[in-house]
Amino acid sequence: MRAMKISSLILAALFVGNLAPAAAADAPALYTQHCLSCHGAGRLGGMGPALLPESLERLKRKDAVATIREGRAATQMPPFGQTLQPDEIEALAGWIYSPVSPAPAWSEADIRASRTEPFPPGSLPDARQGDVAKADPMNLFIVVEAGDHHVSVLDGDRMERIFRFPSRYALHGGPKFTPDGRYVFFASRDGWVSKFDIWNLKVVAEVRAGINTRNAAVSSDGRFVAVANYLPGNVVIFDADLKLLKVIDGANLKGDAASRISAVYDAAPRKSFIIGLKDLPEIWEVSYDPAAKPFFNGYVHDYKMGEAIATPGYLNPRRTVLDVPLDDFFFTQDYANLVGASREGRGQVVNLDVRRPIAALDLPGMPHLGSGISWLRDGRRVVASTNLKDAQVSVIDMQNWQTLATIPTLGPGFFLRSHENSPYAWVDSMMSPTARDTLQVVDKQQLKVVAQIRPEPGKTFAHVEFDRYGRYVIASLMEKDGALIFLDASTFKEIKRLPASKPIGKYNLFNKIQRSEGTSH
Ligand code: DHE
Repeated sequence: MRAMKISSLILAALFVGNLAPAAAADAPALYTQHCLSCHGAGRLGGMGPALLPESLERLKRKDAVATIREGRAATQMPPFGQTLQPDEIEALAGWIYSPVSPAPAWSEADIRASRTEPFPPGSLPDARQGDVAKADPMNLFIVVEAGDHHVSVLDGDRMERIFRFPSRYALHGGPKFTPDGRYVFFASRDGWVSKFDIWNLKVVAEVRAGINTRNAAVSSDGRFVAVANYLPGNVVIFDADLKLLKVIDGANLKGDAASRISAVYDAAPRKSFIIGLKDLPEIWEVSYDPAAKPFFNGYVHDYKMGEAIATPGYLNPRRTVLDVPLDDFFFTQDYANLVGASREGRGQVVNLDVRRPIAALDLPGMPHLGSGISWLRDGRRVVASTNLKDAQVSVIDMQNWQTLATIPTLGPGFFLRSHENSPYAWVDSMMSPTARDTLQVVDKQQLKVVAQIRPEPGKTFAHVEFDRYGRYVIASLMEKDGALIFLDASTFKEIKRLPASKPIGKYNLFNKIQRSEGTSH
């Protein structure tokens, strides 16, 4: 009897369900109604970030659902938990992770139309103003705070914050400075490039270079800005006022295979940008020297077919063709050699003059050569790299490219830092769930860990930058209510703290502009 009752109830429910099926939430319509005004047509972003699978790669879907439901504190993102049903929120979350078809485009016209210039050249004083005038301009630090998307400017002598301003959403890669230290350029993952006047503490120009961007580089003469994009896969070159000069599509010479662009770097001694491709086994070198000689692009079969055509050297990619894509680089100080690893972790040294690999590296796991640093040990130059998979730092002799030492660490790490005036290198273990709260200090001659610093157990502690003299370091307590922790570079004792919202990278003007061997460039 009881069994019959239940099954008839189920049947009744099914019957009712058949009569009136719950309307499936219409995600595109919900987007238009609730999201479009901030996140833009085609989900390309507006006041809010782009909502495309490429842009959301680093956000777990459950966190996207929570953000739609609860909003984001200290931003314009409101909570929709009261307005939308749970199934509508789920549908919206599912939709923003699905590809836009056809793939969104970002044309030269779009780039030009996006450019704004709140302060045209000549409209601001050519002298340092306010607190910047009182500080050593070369001991300033720029700090990227990812928690609430802000940038801080620190006076490195007084160890004080002198300015803080809102940045574009999700800056990534190191900010890049002009050689006089007046301007710094930031790239956001959503493609925005911002030019900031440090002397006047103003954003003076902005442009959207792409839809999903990796990083930007500034030429050593301060005249060009190059941007690496995943979406669309291209390199975009601007003048120093962010006026578009050229777009170079990520494609092979024949034009029958495309690639995303992994990153672009300035190679000052060569007056060129070096460019990594994600999906094609090529390295590009784009000269910004108007006197650069024409060159042949070096596809052997093209020569055979008599198709080799000299390309103008200026602002055109000169290709080094490899057998695997390399997209995480370290450069020798003269930029003649690039030390890179493939996605599988295979390490190679590529000479940019002969345009071919000249050595293989014996590196286990997933070396992160992009954060490599170098120093002299017993008169020989070495390069050291963290490892994103294995708990170790590899040290390589740059004369014969042999692995000299493998230094065990607490966990896989991301960033490595030192300074010409310091006998120590600092490494994090931020890829480790258990040791991400600890920085380790390595003696650069003995090649062993000599100290461990763990100021806040359980909280991510990573990314170090020295002041211009190598006297102290600033390390990031990478939490929403985080801090910049100043530590004595010799005793490793804490000197002071400044509160910061998930501080990520810190960049000292002197170390960057002088291309210190202990930091990234
Ligand atoms: Fe980065 C630099 C690639 C994830 C923070 N990162 C770089 C550079 C590259 C790169 C190629 C060098 C460009 C430059 O400085 O101009 N990063 C990658 C990845 O491929 C990876 C693993 C995955 C991704 O989603 O892109 C990745 N990076 C991260 C993070 O998760 C970090 C920790 C937090 C964040 O902000 O995204 C992060 N990357 C950084 C920082 C730099 C950087 C702070 C600049 C380091 C420096 O000190 O110069």
